[in-house]
Amino acid sequence: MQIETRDSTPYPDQKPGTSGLRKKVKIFMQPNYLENFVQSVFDVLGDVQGKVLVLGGDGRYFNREALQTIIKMSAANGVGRLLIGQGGLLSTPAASCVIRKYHAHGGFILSASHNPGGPDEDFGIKYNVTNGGPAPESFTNAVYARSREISQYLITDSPAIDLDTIGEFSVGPTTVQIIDPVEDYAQLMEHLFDFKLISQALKAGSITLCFDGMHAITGPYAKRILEEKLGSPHGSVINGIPLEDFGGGHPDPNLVYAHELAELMMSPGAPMLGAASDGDGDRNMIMGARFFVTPSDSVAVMAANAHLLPGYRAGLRGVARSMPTSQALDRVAKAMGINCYETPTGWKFFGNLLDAKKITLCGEESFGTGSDHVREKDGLWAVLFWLNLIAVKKQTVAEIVRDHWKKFGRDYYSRHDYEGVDSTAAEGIVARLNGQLAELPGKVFGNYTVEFADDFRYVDPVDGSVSENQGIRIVFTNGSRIVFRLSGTGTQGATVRIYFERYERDPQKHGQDTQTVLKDLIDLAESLGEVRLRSGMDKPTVIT
Ligand code: VG1
Ligand code: CO
Repeated sequence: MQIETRDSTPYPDQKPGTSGLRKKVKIFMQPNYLENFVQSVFDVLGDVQGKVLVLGGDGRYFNREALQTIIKMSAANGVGRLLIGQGGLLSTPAASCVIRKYHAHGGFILSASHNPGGPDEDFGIKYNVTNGGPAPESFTNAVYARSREISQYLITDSPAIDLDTIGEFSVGPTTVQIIDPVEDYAQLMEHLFDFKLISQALKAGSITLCFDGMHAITGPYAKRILEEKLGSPHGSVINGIPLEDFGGGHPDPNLVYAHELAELMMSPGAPMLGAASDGDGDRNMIMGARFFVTPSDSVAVMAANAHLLPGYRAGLRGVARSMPTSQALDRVAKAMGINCYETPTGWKFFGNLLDAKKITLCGEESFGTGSDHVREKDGLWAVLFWLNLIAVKKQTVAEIVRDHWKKFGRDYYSRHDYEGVDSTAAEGIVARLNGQLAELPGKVFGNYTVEFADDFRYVDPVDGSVSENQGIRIVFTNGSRIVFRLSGTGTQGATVRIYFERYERDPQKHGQDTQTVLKDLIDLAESLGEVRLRSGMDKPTVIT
């Protein structure tokens, strides 16, 4: 085997976004594009001689090809051992689990998450660090800086590895170990939840379930854990085979894209629990029969009930949510006398809080929830959490959530996404909003008086690092909020996200339609941000 040093020239656009570098497959397939990014990561990592790295992806188009390149580059850079999920597969939370369990130095996760896959769609790559979580901004900024000046990369001339056979191979100095992608993760789940209780309920039929794998990575995990280990009847997992293009679908678990599941759950014969996960298995959607649980409510309900489950009996150290996520979690934290931290969007910001043992549970409005068991959000974990909760409380999903609202009040919440907006128009929207921030406080709009308005700035309570420009918030004296942000995961034009929240304490008023309740705020957002006007779109692309 020879190690080759190949010359290359920088690409200007390799700045990682909210969650790694995401681009169209065609961009990734340009000569040396992937190689430049991977070598930039190695250059920032420094000495990796003898160290262990984890590799895997969500199985989308280009996954296998990219893995073979990364294997050869890892060997050329002197990595000691590579742990790779069989078939090149590892869900994002499973990769985090494997990094932690085997004390790996870190790992590459190949995924563009919920973005569609295929030759004309998206690909992505992300580096996770020793704690199993996404690299912090200091690291991704350094990788970006390196990618701007890279002039060569290292690669071996070795043949492709058989990714499908469990076992060990050698590539120069590197041992390549193909591992079962599911087993380590499944064992961790067994440790956190009461599998015996859940299994009894599933086998007796007192809990019924449908899990939609959306032809993405979670299918094999869900089949092994829900059907094989817990005994949910065969067929409980639908769309369970990972496909390179996700069957042509959009592997984003929400009411729009997981419509097969949503229709089933709204039908008279709906099972008790309906759930779906995204491309790389870190997101979750939870539904009861004819009932949708917003992700913001889901994490709040979890926090309020965690002590009922084996892995969380000791109680919660604290909780955290991303800034645009509703304040339902804050209310639970307050009642429990624990801290609730508010972080920028993206899982990387939870890592320090989890490592410093300041929090046990955290979540985002974008269908992401997780805990200190790994350092990623975790879709199947959330489903098992709810299953365990239903089994312990012997209540339906709707009853659990309605009881929660009675106790804490309800945060009516919705997110409106405008996708594919012209970048200049999006900048104009942000500039217009920024221009109004100073004069907004004290202004009265109907029932709403602005308490404060700012561009969210986060100071990490653990290491003091500062992240600026994390979204514009307009907060009203009654606790309602409007938040505007630009997405950091899109690959085409800009995506403008507007988040709306209104709190209602009175249980008599908990049965209303969300969009109707939020109408005043939605209209106000348009007059402040002119998103419809400036984007030329008459309505949002997706409402969740
Ligand atoms: C989106 C979500 C954010 C999430 C991120 C990665 O980012 O809003 O909450 O952490 O995706 O999730 P943005 O910048 O597009 O709003 V995933 O499942 O795509 O890794
Ligand atoms: Co994801």
